[in-house]
Amino acid sequence: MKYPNQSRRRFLTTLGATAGVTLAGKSLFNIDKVFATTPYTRLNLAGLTLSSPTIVSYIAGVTAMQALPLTDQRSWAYQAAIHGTTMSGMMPDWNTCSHSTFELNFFWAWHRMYLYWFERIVRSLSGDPTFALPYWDWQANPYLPPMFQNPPTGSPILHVAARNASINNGTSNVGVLTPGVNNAFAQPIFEYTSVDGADQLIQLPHNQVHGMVGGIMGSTLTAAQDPVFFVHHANVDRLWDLWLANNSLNADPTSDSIWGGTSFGFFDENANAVSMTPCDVLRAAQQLNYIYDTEPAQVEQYCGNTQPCSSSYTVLVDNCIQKPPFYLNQGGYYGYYQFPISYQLGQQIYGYLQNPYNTVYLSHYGITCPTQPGVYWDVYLGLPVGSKPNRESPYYVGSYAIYGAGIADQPPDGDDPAEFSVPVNTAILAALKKLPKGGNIPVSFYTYGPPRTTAQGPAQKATVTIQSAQLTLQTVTPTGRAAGHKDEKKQEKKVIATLT
Ligand SMILES: [Cu+2]
Repeated sequence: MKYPNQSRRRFLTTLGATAGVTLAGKSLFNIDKVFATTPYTRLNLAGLTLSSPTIVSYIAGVTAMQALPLTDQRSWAYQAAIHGTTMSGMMPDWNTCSHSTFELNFFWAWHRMYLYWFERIVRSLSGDPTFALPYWDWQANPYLPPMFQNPPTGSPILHVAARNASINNGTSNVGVLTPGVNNAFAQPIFEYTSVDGADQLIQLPHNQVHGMVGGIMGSTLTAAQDPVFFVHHANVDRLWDLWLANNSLNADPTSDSIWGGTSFGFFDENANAVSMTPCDVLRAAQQLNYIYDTEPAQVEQYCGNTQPCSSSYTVLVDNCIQKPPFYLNQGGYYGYYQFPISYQLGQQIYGYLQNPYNTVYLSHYGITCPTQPGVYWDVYLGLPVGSKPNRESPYYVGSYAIYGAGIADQPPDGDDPAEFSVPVNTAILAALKKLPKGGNIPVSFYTYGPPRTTAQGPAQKATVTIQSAQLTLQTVTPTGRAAGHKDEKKQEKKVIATLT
């Protein structure tokens, strides 16, 4: 696949320019100040109401930020533009979010930094020294949290009229997200290799929330103008902690000094420029002084650590889409392509999957779309052609939604095609059972999404094009190291990536 290298090259060029700015003028954050109150606790929105202190302070902070002029880096508009903007006249650190896929791998880390500094600004401007961002657990509560819905249920400050009407009035939700989270939790590899790492897999349910809330949340260039963005991403950030706690093999890429040492710029509550690297944000409680209300003890990762496992890859089927491109079309869509599996390959796959450390991934590449389609697709592998989709069936492998990468009107992330991978062990074993002599395995897609009003346009706003698909075997080899080795802590030092 050529796409990963293309993406990486473009990104490093951009990063080089940013790094020059951040290294010249930025100070590191003041660690003493961070520990003034210990620790800040990010609360589940499900337990909060419009009059809860956290919500009252969030509204006060957002109001204060919205009253500041764009020239103030703490202003609502400036902070949103750090994530993405359509405004001309680029300012330092605008458009720096990382929603591309492949080898970029800064999704969880960059958004943790971004939320951390945003939260400090809200804490300062709200006048509530105990403020911590709440989080929207959209797996348990897929409906928009009430305080963000239409007034008077919601606060006028937290409400954005341009979202999907049925999301804003609480009659439809953002859909099924747990299978996508589980796919990420089952992947011990953080970074993109030959298939998606956990840092990419978690983007699929995350993308779905963006697209289904709709309006400005559907584009990387405008999403952070919606106050719900920050409670959505607090949940994504919580899932980073939960992924680490899910399996002793799951670990941050602490031995990758480029990943750990790449510097990103932000602004603190006094509008001073600050910079951070992923090495600064591995341990939320210890380094950033916050926890989530119900999370287990955070797994402490240290830069310089040896990874608890390594991985290798074997391509099983190179061209699953035999007559590309494949289109995800408008409306209540159902479509499929089929790829052949020989008897011999089937037997090999049976053999591979005897090993619990082996996973077969189905990856789609070269995905492009003119604009946010506003829907998501359930993906099935092996579901017999013409039969009813059923998420309880062994053939359901997850859902796919697009945001940033691959969407032409969302540059710079959208300048590169998107890709997505899903693990398919259960589905492919069920499919092979039906093909004792080998044969064609169908991959099918079903459209879902919240209904729109006529003024908001058709149910699906754009056709998605997919250029290729691949079936790849991932083999994980444990190295016998635990994920949180404290003995290697002394090796941790700030490494600023040299990008040429
Ligand atoms: Cu996001």
